[in-house]
Amino acid sequence: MATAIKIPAQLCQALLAADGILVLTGAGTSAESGVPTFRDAQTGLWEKFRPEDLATPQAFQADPENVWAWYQWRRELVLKARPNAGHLALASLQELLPGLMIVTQNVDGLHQRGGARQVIELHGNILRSVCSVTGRLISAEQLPADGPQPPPSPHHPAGLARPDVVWFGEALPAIALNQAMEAAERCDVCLSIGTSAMVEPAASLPRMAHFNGARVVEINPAGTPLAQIAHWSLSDTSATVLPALADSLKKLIAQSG
Ligand code: BV8
Repeated sequence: MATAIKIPAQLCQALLAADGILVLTGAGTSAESGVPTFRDAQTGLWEKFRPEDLATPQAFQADPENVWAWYQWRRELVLKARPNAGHLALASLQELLPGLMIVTQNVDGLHQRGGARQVIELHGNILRSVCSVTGRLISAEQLPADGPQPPPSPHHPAGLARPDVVWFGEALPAIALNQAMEAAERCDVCLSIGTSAMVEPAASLPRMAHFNGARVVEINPAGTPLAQIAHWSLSDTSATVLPALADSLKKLIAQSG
């Protein structure tokens, strides 16, 4: 029987008193759904590649088939995956705490499938495809049945279908990034969950929150550079900590009547 994690009472009080709460999630929040984290060693076909080398416009330019096939493999994984207890608990936290905003680096859509209402996707979504020239969305109906080659784009004669994700060296969607930065500037508490806090500009959000006086909470079984600014570090998995946090808050709310 796993020992229940102890949630600091002061953390619950800080969350209940907060006007704004920024939650930044990374690949670790999907690990317990069976979706490999970004820096897990690649497996199978892809073990000789580093994600950072595949998730780039240069890689797609050089070998569109290989990059497209990698994303097709990941899409299959994501479609088979189910939201885990951490996703479900985060959705209930969003109900309990109206000022809570979920900003994710993940591209798997599992927060939304786990019931989260408004999710800001900083790095796009792997289940959508866009034209490699115009960036325009390509609907599923416009994509032929799965094949090894990236299908030609219906929006431009020289275009190919590519995943609607932000590759390294590409700008993040401006509206999403601005919303996330505004939340970082205004929040009273920032929870950084399941991220190695290495990829910019997302990794700067908890630091911006801290600079603006927010309390930073890190939920991660391993240490990250954010440990220096974290007011609380809960060293366990998101699927363990988030349900315990939701339960603690529900009990406190019930006691205060
Ligand atoms: C940009 C979509 C400019 C694609 C992704 C040097 C210094 C600083 C920055 C840079 C630099 N050199 C280059 C840069 C910029 C670069 C960058 O940050 N590089 C890094 C590698 C240093 N950033 C960019 O290129 C960004 N764009 O800067 O553009 C610009 C501006 C204007 C005009 C043009 C250009 C774009 C970054 C976005 C890249 N795309 N994903 C895809 O998915 O295929 S990033 C990718 O990494 C994923 O989105 C992932 O989410 C993200 C971050 O990784 P994590 O989520 O943290 O995952 P990771 O595996 O690292 O860690 C998992 C963590 O979970 C671990 O800590 C682990 O302990 C923990 N964990 C494990 N299990 C659990 C758990 N936690 C909880 N529970 C568990 N069960």
